[in-house]
Amino acid sequence: MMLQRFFFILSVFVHSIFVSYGQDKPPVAVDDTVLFPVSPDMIMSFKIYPLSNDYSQDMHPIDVASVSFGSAGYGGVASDSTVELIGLHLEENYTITYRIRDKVNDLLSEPANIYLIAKNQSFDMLNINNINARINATSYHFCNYISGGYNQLNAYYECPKFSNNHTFSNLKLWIAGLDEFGNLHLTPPHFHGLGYHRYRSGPISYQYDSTFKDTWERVWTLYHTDIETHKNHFSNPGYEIPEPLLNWPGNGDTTIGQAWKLAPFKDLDQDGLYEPLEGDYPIIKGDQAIYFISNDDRGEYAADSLYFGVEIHGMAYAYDCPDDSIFQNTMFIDYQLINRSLHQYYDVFVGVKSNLGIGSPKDDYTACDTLLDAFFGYNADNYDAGINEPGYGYFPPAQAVSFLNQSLSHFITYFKHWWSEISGPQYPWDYYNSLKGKWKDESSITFGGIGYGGSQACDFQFPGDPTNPYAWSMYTASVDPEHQDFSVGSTGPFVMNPGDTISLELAILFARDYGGNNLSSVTLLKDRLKKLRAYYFTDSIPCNTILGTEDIKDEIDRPILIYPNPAKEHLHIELSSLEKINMDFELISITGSTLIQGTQGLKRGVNTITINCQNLPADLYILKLGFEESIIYRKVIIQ
Ligand SMILES: [Ca+2]
Ligand SMILES: [Ca+2]
Ligand SMILES: [Ca+2]
Repeated sequence: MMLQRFFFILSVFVHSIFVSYGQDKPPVAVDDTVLFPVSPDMIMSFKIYPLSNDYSQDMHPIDVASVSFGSAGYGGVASDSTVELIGLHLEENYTITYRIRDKVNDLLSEPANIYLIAKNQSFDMLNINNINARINATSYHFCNYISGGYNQLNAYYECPKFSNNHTFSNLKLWIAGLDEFGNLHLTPPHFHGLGYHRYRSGPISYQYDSTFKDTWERVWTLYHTDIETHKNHFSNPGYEIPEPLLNWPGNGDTTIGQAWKLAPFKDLDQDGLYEPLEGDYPIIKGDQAIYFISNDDRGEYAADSLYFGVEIHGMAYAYDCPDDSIFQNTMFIDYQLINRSLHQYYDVFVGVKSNLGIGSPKDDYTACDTLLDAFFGYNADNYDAGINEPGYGYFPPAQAVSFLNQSLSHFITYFKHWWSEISGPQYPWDYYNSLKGKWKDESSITFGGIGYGGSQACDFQFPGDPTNPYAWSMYTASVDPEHQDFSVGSTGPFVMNPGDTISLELAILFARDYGGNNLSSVTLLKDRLKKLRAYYFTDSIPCNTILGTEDIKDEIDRPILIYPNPAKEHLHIELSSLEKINMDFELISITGSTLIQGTQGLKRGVNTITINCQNLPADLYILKLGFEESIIYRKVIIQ
């Protein structure tokens, strides 16, 4: 068999197109359309057979003569009847061009196209306001798949939109805890001989075959307007349901071990089944939302005892608020982390790991603010020189990640002093230590300097305001910005029984003071964050829509009596429940700190819960009551 390979094209075929051999006619190549699954995995081999609809006008045998892979990259070869893509990341639709040859008269066809159409959508851009952020189905965000996010070239958190400047090169979750026997479980990452544990898209299942990948290697993007239109018109003739709404993953396939309840939806007939044609609709937050599901069970290295067994249900969302510079420069991510393992975990910590990089990451500092439950990045000087992007130039911005519904318990930034105690984690316990504010040698962060080797242990590195020359910041530590690596802000400890959920909601906020400098951007950032958190805790935003959703409220419909209000020593919460469920309660200060929290099992009928507030200073507080799928906020005054 003659197997001829063509690496690349363009050079070979031009010479013979118009050569004629008497009565001979050139063969005819006809366009093809091929569906391919989009995946973060490199495609090792994807074969296309374009000849089935092609022909020789002289009834001779034909073969593939040349192929131009164009933007699909260089990883392609062609043989007799096959076009093969090798070692590629395909993320979007692509077009390949090819020619065929009549094997007898040796004439070439005109070029024809092979349209590679993405079968699924494994990422999308959250871009309704001033931010353009890439949300990936795997839950590794703000980067493309090609680099895994370690390269600033592939950063994808563009703000302002269309500026080609970015403030993150990735953001991901780390989760770790101890099981009944004290064994550490964590994901991701830890090195596993062959590779790293990682999250893959989809819910935890018994099988992860190609059907699974076609179904789950995707995100679902919906707009508030889609939901409103659907609510009002689902039964109208001519109404076309948006695809993500039709295929919203409200229910899992229990026959292959998936959980029945997945993405949240309004269940009109309350039968538990998501039926968009009957008027059921997704419950989303914000004006635009991108929903994703991922887990750490699907990965090829998950089969050891150390992985966690977590399923992540996530919703990235944003508001279109052109008149409000706070909301217009903020996006949110709501994570529900579900323990699908059979383990009872304790001392569980959840961390947000991110490489903040204000334009160029080589001149940046990081810090945290414990009152705002936030960590942030800012430019160390007043000029951001771009490296792989234009750079922000003068007046560089600051970028924050704030934990809205959990307290920031630890914050650490690593340094690029490879293999030293202050560089990033390598082994499983290093990662766990990082979530507990410890270095690789298990020593705690210490107050002052770079936070290592001192005498006074603490939980937060660089908590001081950078504008204050007497507070502990990277300034006062004289950190070389080029040595600053990545940051982990964490929350915990939690206990997680099988089936338990940890809810974590992040606000990701950008601020740039065009009238000031790098540090006044930090001041502006904090000021905006304070206001944003106040809006969040009072369930309001200055735009048309409300923070959270009305649907979540009306779904609960629990009459709640809180008395006395104002309260002095005790606060009573009286509510009736239709079923036996757990209710989490928290009393939150107006600055966002949780002062009292607990969980109360509710019985059917009327329940009264009493909170002792004797030791709390007189002030306005937010009482937060969390039920399985909903949260209620009430203002409470303590005198
Ligand atoms: Ca063809
Ligand atoms: Ca239903
Ligand atoms: Ca910078």
